[in-house]
Amino acid sequence: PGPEEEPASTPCPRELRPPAPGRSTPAPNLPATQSAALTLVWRVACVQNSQPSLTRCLTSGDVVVPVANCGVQEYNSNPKEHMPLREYISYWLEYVQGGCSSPRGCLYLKDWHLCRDSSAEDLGDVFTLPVYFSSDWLNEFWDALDVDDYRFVYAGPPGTWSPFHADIFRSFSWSANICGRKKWLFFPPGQEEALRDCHGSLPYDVTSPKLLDTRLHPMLQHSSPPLEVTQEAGEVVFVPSGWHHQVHNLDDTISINHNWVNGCNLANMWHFLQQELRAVQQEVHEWRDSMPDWHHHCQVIMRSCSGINFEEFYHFLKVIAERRLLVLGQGSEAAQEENIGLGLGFQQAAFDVGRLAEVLASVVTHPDFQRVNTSTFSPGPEELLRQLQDAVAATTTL
Ligand SMILES: O=C(O)CCC(=O)C(=O)O
Ligand SMILES: [Fe+2]
Repeated sequence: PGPEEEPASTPCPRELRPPAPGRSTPAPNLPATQSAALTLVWRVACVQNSQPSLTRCLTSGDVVVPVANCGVQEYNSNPKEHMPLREYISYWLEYVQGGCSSPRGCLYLKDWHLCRDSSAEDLGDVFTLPVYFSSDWLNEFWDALDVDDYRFVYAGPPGTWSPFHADIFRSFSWSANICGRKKWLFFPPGQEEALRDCHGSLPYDVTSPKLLDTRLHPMLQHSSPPLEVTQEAGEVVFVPSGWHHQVHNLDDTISINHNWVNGCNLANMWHFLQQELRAVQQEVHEWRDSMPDWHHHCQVIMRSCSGINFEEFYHFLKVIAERRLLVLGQGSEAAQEENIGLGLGFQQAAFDVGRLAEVLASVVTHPDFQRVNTSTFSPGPEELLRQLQDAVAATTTL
C-alpha cells in the first residue's frame, strides 16, 4: 500500500489480552490497546513515580541519549548518533518552531535505556510495571546478570517514525504513550512475505510509492492492507510476537516500550533462532566442507547478526528455569508468602516450567545444539530437562 492507496482501517480489539498470570491457555497473539482502568492506574503511577527520575533526566539534560536520523536509510534502519539530552531537546524545539522541519533532518530519540542508565536502585523508582507485563523473561534474565535490559524510552516530534520491522527474537513488545499519539501499521505473521521486492528484501517503508511498482514488488498484489491502529496519549499497545510493524509519531510523543518474552512466545523465539541459523548456514554453505569448525563459525555469525546463539539461548532458559524451580521447590504457600518469582506466584511458575520443558526438549534434540560443547554447563541440558520434567509431573498431580 502506497500513499495513494489508503490502507483499510480495521477496528482494533480494544481489550488488553496479554498472557495473564496463572493462565494455562495463552491469550491470542493479536494486537490490542488498553485505555481503561489499567492505563489510568499505570499513568498515575508513572507520572508520580517518574518525578524523581524521568523529569530529573529531562531537566538535567547532561545524560547522553541515542538519536536516529529518520530521514536517512541505512539498510532497513536509520543511522544513530549519541548526543546530550539537552541538545536533543533544543533540536526538538527548533524543529517544531520551524514547522516540523530542520536543516539537521528529522531526529528521533529511540531505544534509550532509561532504567539501565538511571541511578535509581529500584525499577519501581522509575515507573510501575503493570502486572500484565510482569512475566518478562528477557528483562528478568538481564537483571539477574546485571548487564543490560530491554526497557526503552522513545521520544520525538511529529514526523519521527520507526521503519518496518518485527521485534528482536520475535518477542512481544508493549508501548505506553506518556503523551502524544502514534499510528501503527501491523501485518500478521507471514503477510510480510508478499511485501518482499524482486531481490527478496523486505521494505524499509511500507507507505513508500516504490511498493506500487509491480516489477519491483511482484507479490504485492497478494498482500492485504495493514491493520492500522492509532494509539492515543495514555494508551498501551500490545505488539504480538512475529507481527511486522511500522510506527509514526503523530504528535510530540514520549513512550515507554519494552521487549518481552515469556512462556507464551518462548516457542516462537526458539523457532526464530532455528530459522536464523538456517539462514546463516545457507549463506556460508560453500565453505562447509573446507572450513574446520564450520558449525561453530555459524554460531558465531548467528550471534553477531541476531544477538544470541544456541549456547546463550540455553543459558537464558537455564537462568529462568532455575528461578522457577526454586519457586516450585518452596511449595505454593511459601512461594506466595515470600512473593518469589516476581510476585507471579506458584501457578505462574508451574505454567512457565511446562513451557520451558517443552522448548528445552526440542533444543536438546536439535543436531546443531548437540554439536555445542556443553561439558562445562551446570546443570547440563539433559539434567535440567529432567528436573523440569519432574517438576511438571509433580505440579500436574497437585
Ligand atoms: O514507537 C516506535 O517508534 C517503535 C516502537 C516499536 O517498534 C515497538 O514497541 O515494538
Ligand atoms: Fe517494534
